[in-house]
Amino acid sequence: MFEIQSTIKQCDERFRTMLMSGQISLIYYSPRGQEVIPAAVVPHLRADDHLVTTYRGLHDHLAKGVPLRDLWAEFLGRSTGTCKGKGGPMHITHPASGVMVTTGIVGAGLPIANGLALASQLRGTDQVTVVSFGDGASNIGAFHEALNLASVWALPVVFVCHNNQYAEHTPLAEGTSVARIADRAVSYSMPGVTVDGNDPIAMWRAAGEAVARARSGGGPTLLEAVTYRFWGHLLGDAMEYMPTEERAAAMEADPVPRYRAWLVAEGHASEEELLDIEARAATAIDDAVEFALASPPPDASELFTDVFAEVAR
Ligand SMILES: Cc1ncc(C[n+]2csc(CCOP(=O)(O)OP(=O)(O)O)c2C)c(N)n1
Repeated sequence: MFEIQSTIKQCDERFRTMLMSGQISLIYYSPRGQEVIPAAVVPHLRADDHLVTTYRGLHDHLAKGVPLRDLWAEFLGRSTGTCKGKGGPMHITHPASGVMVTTGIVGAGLPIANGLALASQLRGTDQVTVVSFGDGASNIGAFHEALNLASVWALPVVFVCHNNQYAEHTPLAEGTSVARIADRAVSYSMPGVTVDGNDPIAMWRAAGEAVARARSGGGPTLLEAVTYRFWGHLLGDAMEYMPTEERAAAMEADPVPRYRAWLVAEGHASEEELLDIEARAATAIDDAVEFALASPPPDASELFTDVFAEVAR
């Protein structure tokens, strides 16, 4: 779990540094502060399990194993990327690692996850689908429709709400009628669990139960991971709507160094082992950045390829 967290944290830092210095140019939604969630969920998944995520999904992409080179190349719009550079950061899709789609439409991932889960159910595989979304997405109609149908059909899906306290510039309480998103599960007759999304152990346990339930035919779970978004909605956002003290306190309680210190204090890992993990991640990121920067953009001849698929009859 620490390796995943460290890779996400370092990758995010690299994106922000390169963007701020003008080395690269793209729209970037930082998942910094939310590393623990996918680092605790994804270890319960197999490579052939499915994941659907959002524009803020860098942490999910990395946790589910999208190769760093392909990921960086797609973020930078290069032909060597996961979608040949034609999708960009909002549309990272890499079925080989189980990342089936990344969507910029708030709440759109939930019905898509149902579709993937239904396919697994009809085929009789025991694949599980996890879908990540924000607290804001839980106010979208598609959230409610998806939870209802997933419950009626007992779909093998885990709905993971990354409750980072803000929907774009709107604080949770100003746009959401419930204090606990997980309470909404009651309406759809499925377990609803609220977890401290910055606590790797609690998060790992809750995710393990939800994934096991889905895999064994027990149906869906709504898992709410309470966390905090360290940066604005997107990089460059002035963040005036985030109280300075609130943000400072959240950053002070940064879950990644906290988990790191705990691992050493409890004797689960030595300082040397953790430094080694961090160095390996840094080297892999260096390599991916170099690869992406050296890759060409897609050729104009690619403009009309991969647009339509042959419809299965
Ligand atoms: C259907 C739809 N409505 C509005 C938007 C504009 N929009 C983009 S992100 C966002 C906020 C979503 O917040 P949340 O679901 O909490 O996710 P977070 O960004 O916090 O990860 C909004 C309103 C959109 N992309 N799609």
